[in-house]
Amino acid sequence: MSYIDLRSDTVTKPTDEMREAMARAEVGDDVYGEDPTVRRLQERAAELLGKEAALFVPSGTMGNQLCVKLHTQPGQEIIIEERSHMFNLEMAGMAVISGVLANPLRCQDGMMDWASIETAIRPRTSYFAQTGLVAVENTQNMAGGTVMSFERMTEITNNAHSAGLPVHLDGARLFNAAIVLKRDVAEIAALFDSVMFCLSKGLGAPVGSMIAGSREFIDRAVPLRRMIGGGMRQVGVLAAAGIVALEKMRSRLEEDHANAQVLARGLAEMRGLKIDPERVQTNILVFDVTETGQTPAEISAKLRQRGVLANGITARLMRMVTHKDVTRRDCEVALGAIREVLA
Ligand code: TLP
Repeated sequence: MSYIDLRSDTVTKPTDEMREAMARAEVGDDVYGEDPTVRRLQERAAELLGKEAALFVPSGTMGNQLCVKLHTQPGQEIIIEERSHMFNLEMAGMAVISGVLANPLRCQDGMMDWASIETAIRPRTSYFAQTGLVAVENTQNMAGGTVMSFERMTEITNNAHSAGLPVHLDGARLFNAAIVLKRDVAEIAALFDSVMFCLSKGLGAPVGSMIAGSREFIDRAVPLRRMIGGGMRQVGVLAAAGIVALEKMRSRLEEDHANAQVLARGLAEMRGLKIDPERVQTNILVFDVTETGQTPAEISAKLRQRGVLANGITARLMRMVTHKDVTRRDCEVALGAIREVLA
């Protein structure tokens, strides 16, 4: 059975062009810094983001966690939104790898603002773990792919920098955010000390993420990546797909946003589902199913029988994500299946 897979944009399969580029890729040992395709990808990513340097890492999780480690000292704290990926979905990596605690803030639409961050900064006494980093997620996945405005990001980063705090951007879906903000990714990246973005989500590459920052920052990231097992050898075969993702796949993300709107408007009309299409800004929809009288797990199981995959993210909320392997027609078919399941 072929499924309409709305579980995530991580499920995207590499395009034919990516597979061809992978087959042809010129490779070398990247632990020796000798893989020309990896170098090309890293240079291109740094150029696009307007940063001095970038580094290819196996996953977004590794990219985020490397950045935490590089910005903090053990015993410090990170100010972060409560629903963020780095806090909830990275296996407490910040505690294990960096020895830091999260100081999570619950904010409207998953978007922190400077006023709440400022009150969370610890006073410099010997009672409190000292604040070492602010981490922003844009788009904010579990809040429904919401986009933090450019003004808000500017306010946070300017003030954090004045307070002597670095700011990291989990930009797993940075290119989706940039489309909505109508900003160049370099304008966004310029605000942050480090940025992570994923090649393997909406951009469709099979594996990999990038971190970007100053040359000094990336030079320190290389041995740390090796330490946690992320030093890869002839990895140009993966970087080749990453280059295609960066060059060819950015412009089509808008289509995913339009398809998410189709889903959102359809879901909003169904009794028992709570979703405001106006708040769906990118390719992620998060909606409350409580009033259907069914749990996300029940709905998910029934949808699977009808060829549609979507998961619950809490006891009340379900998530759907559009991507290049889901067409507008697929979205309409999925809406039909949901209607049946709720009937
Ligand atoms: N997100 C995945 C799951 O882990 C939840 C998904 O299906 O959306 N930051 C953000 C904002 C992410 O959404 C993700 C992955 C990551 C980091 C981690 O990337 P990977 O999976 O490459 O480690």
